[in-house]
Amino acid sequence: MGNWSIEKMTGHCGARLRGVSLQNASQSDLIQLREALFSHGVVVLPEQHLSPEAHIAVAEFFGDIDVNRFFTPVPDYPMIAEVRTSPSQKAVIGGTWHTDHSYDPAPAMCSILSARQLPPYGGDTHFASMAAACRALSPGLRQMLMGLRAWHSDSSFADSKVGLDAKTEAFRDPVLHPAIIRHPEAGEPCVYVNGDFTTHFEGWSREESAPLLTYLYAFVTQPIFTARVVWEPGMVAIWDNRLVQHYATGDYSGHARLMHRITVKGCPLEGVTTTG
Ligand SMILES: O=C(O)CCC(=O)C(=O)O
Ligand SMILES: [Fe+2]
Repeated sequence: MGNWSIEKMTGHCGARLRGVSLQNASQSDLIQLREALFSHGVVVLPEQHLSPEAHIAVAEFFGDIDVNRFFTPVPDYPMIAEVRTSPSQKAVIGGTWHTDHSYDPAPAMCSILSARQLPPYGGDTHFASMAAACRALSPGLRQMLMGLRAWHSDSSFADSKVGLDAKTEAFRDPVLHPAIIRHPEAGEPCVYVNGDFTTHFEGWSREESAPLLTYLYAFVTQPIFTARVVWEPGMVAIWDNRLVQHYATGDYSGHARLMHRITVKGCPLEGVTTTG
């Protein structure tokens, strides 16, 4: 396992891993990395400068690659998505709180983001622990949410202002997920509704759902549940899309930013019948 060190970033999510090179990681390094991911929700690895080949190899350790149907691929690497901001762009990809692929029946388990070109300042990515948020809900509201499922839709890509390729044939039917899921690996209950893709609760109208969803989006993203990743050249961040939501800060207008992202296939999500 070498000379790993793991530093927690905040009380509820995030860990910085030092002393590990993803470019030539051993099987035991990768197993440890996966454990850290499930314990901390997001792991940050400085100074990786990953080649696209190594990026793909790390992703394949976690599972099959889940190619996003809306993102532009990196030239010659169809498995890798570009997360690009051009200097003239006003909005950025992922600039509101969300979790990747929740509009899919089996949402991506993790996303692996590799910094390629960073702006001179800003462009930080925030993460919020959905497990910590779930624990902090009142027993009454948690109990009610445990009995609900919510619809998730990719329709918000239709009016994308961030250069994503909204091909008509890419859109699929909405899907249902429990409002509180049990994390498939860590076993923890996690809130699973997000502002980009959740439209309404099953059996409720959109109007009825909106006040509770709005409340939940504000509740789960309170600063106490979050960690902020300040990118450094060559840095890689890996997050679990069931344990955390994330938010990309679009505060570097006039500058370019380019990240490479791979998403890894996940599984259908189960609800929670008891928090015990
Ligand atoms: O650019 C970032 O920091 C994150 C963007 C995002 O939401 C994603 O890559 O899934
Ligand atoms: Fe995202």
